[in-house]
Amino acid sequence: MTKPNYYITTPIYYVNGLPHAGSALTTITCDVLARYHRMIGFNSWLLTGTDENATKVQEAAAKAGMPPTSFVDGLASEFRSAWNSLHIDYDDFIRTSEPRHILACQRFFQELVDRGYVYLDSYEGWYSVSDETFYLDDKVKDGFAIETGKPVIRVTEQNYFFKLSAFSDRLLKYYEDHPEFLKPDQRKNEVIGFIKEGLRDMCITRTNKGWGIEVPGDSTRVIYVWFDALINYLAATGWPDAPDWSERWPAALHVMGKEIFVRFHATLWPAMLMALDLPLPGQVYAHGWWTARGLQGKLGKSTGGLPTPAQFNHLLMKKAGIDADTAADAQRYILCREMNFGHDTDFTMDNCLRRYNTDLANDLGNLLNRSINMLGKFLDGIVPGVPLAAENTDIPALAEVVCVEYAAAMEDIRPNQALEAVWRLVSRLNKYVDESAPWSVAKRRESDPTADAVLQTILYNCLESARIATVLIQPFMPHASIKMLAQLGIIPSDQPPTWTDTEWGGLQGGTRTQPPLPIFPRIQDLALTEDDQVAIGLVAEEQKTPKGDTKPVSQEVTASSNIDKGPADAELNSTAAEPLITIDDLMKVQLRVGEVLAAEPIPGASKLLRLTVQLGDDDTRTILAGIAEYYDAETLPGRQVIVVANLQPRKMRGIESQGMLLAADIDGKAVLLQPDSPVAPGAKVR
Ligand code: ME8
Repeated sequence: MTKPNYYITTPIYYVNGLPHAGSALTTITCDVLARYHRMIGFNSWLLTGTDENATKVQEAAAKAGMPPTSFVDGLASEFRSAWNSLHIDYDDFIRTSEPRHILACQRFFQELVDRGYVYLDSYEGWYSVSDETFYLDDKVKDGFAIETGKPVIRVTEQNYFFKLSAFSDRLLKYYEDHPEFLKPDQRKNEVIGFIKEGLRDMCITRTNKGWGIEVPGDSTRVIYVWFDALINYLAATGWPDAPDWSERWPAALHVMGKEIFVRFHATLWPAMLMALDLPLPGQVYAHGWWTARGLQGKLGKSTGGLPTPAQFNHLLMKKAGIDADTAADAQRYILCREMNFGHDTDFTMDNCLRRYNTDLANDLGNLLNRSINMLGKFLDGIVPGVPLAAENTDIPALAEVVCVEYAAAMEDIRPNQALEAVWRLVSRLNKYVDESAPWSVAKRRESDPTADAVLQTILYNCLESARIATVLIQPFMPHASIKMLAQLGIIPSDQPPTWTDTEWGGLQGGTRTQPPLPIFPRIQDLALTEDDQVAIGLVAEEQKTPKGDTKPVSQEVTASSNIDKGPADAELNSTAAEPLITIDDLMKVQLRVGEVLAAEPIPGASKLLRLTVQLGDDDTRTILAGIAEYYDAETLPGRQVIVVANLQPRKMRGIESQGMLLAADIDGKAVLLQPDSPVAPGAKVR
């Protein structure tokens, strides 16, 4: 039986700088999803590549004093080797300077002309080279694009336009008929809002300044880089001339950061495909950004703050004493587990290293190590047969539930939650070992004839759960999971595991385990020295402070920021040392339990949610909270919260906020406080 196709794409990255933890996150996520789909029986095909025809790439080459072609060749190979070093198993790597891409672009353009979707007109407006985006007058203030804060230049050019405005209704209908097309849901609303504001025809060429793909039949102009770039997804299938291009197209999934979702991937690209009567991709998904506490916008090539994959790997190798392959797997795990998919997430190296120690060295390492060691000590290192239910436990059922949760999270592109599910199993098992104390059961064996079966059951449960966890983490850590399976005595196969391997009972009795050498040794010293910070590019060599005056990285970022986070965020993030207060002062603050009745975003205020909170039978408040980046509005109704009930009302965005919610500040992320168990709304907090 032929397997169904799963064609997944990353964005193609601009070659104006090296890859970093942002581009790595998207690429790793796509690789994880491709591997997961292979595991569940799909014929996965992963495409990545480089976007080379941009003005900013031409400018970067000029700045480096290099001819653009050798500049892009060098960086394209940097991207390839970065992805290879991160175990990205891409099936194709497309460069937009390749003949196959140029041919596809020119044919696409010509077909649009032939179908009457292109016309020549004069363009007068703004262009941001940094964003590679055209902006209208009302989207620009004082020489900067309002949306991104990037500089713009005035452009007056005769250009070709694509009749994008003709597609508004068709696009809206398509989104309605295909609820899975745009994900996550909150971003779909942004797209609908963008189209309803009024789609205008789009300028799709620029004056030819010696770089870019020439417009067919008009060498004075080149194709606008975004119009060219999107076509890569189709060009890589062999469109238009390869006889089998339609076996691969349409792609199942395009993944990208949210900044290139609304305007380009969710609007322009589907309209372009509709114009040529080509099928649309199955889904377009936008993840949030790595951000820094106190800084607005995404971290990236121009802001710094994100290590390259090589820098990240070297730090892990040095700190944990592991080899490059293990470090690469650890980096894959850490990025996927740290990112709160669908939302923005602060990136700090301290968090990444802590994550390594808690999840990999402690939780996972402990489970494997203890289980195999105990098997060696008590049962000569030989796995017992699938035990009779001598010891009735929740473990096999939990393993099954975890597999279901993991699969649901992967289908919904929440890799962090898929990993959370696996770690529930891992943590439960570590607790189970403590509770069932196999070492005491082993001692009882001489006097108690039932003890042997109990011991065998406990150890089987541990080893079998470790095996299932290892299978589930294979898409994330393909190299380390082979090592872990080998320690469990499972001969590495050249075929990756399949979903059947997640079924309980796969570990065969009689299997001989191997010595459990720690795969992820603990990092003894988590502190980042100044040399470490230089090594990961967070501090430039020349910015090193005199000895003894080193600041942690996360503070470094905050200190360098002068961006006002707005009143709600400032309240949530305040960590300044306050003078001590008396009990009388404390009694002035009235804290009450509230229940969220409704929650909704506030148009134009990306950080605020407007909540309706019940504080008792006759006390319902409107409260504005700066938590939109951390909570989806639809998940809040029904949730209990702690409210400062006697705070003077204040107006934000024209709405009066009648109280404040208490939240913990976890590295800049707000985590709402709630009672341990449900209580009547209005109850006093003492
Ligand atoms: O936009 N957090 O290329 P690009 C998370 N060539 N992801 C990030 C990130 C961050 N701080 N910074 C970058 C382009 N990314 C175009 C794409 S596709 C037809 C053309 C990731 O080099 C994220 O996936 O600017 C984002 O969309 C992409 O890098 C932008 O890469």
